[in-house]
Amino acid sequence: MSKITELAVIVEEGRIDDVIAAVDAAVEEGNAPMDILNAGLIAPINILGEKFRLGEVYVPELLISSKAMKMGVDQIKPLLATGDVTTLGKAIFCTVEGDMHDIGKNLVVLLLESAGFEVIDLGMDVEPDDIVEAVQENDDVQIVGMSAMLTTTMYAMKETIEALEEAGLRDRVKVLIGGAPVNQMFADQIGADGYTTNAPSAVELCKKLIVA
Ligand code: B12
Repeated sequence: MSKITELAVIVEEGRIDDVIAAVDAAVEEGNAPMDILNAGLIAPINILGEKFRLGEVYVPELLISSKAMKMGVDQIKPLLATGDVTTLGKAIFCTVEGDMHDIGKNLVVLLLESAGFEVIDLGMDVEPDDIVEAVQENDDVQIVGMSAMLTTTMYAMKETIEALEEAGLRDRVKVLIGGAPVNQMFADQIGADGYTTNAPSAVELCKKLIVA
């Protein structure tokens, strides 16, 4: 079994004591950090997601595997950095109000930072007014990225865009959305500037949006 596959099994089984060593072993085996991230850390969470949907695993298992994944991501993070000193652009990211899912958002932030963006991460369960305030306080911010994983919380993205409009800030930033329940049609409906399905394409889109 390759070290990446071993890592994926460890994350899926939530073996937090073994994660760091497994990431190191995958690095020593000569795997690219991005492959370790995608196949060793993200893939097992997606597998668990499907098992959760089918009722084969429950919230506690998800939580422990999420923690294992986060530990692995922290370990691989320094190896993903490009070392660029110039900043490509500045973004504010968060998971919207009422939503506690931050794995996907954290991955987007991680890859944006690795690509050379400066990101202010407001965390999860962030109210529209707090996003507006953060844009007001940072007049060099070009992008606002919002993540939602629940069909009940995705409408907070619309509320945030409206709050930005009311504050007279909508034209100052590009708004990017993502997360499982949203799609391009929803992005168009709420007047977002962009939508993508994964972290690498989010980086590409951010690069495009800031020159647009
Ligand atoms: C892990 C998980 C949890 C963990 C979250 C831990 C954490 N810190 O994030 C915990 C256990 C806390 C949890 C709780 C709940 N969850 Co949950 N959870 C999941 C699960 C299994 C995986 C989500 C995940 O992390 N995926 C992996 C990441 C890498 O993928 P991602 O988030 O989609 O992100 C990628 C893209 O979407 C994109 N992206 C993400 N954000 C952004 C933002 C921008 C700007 C861009 C451009 C791109 C982008 O890039 C990311 C990286 O490639 C999903 C099932 C699934 N298959 O999605 C259910 C799921 C989202 N959960 C669900 C539910 C119902 C709940 C609970 C209500 C369960 C409960 N009864 O308590 C609670 C809600 C808590 C709350 N208020 O938020 C449902 C939602 C159903 C719905 N239609 O609304 C799902 C779909 C499971 C299901 N099939 O029923 N959950």
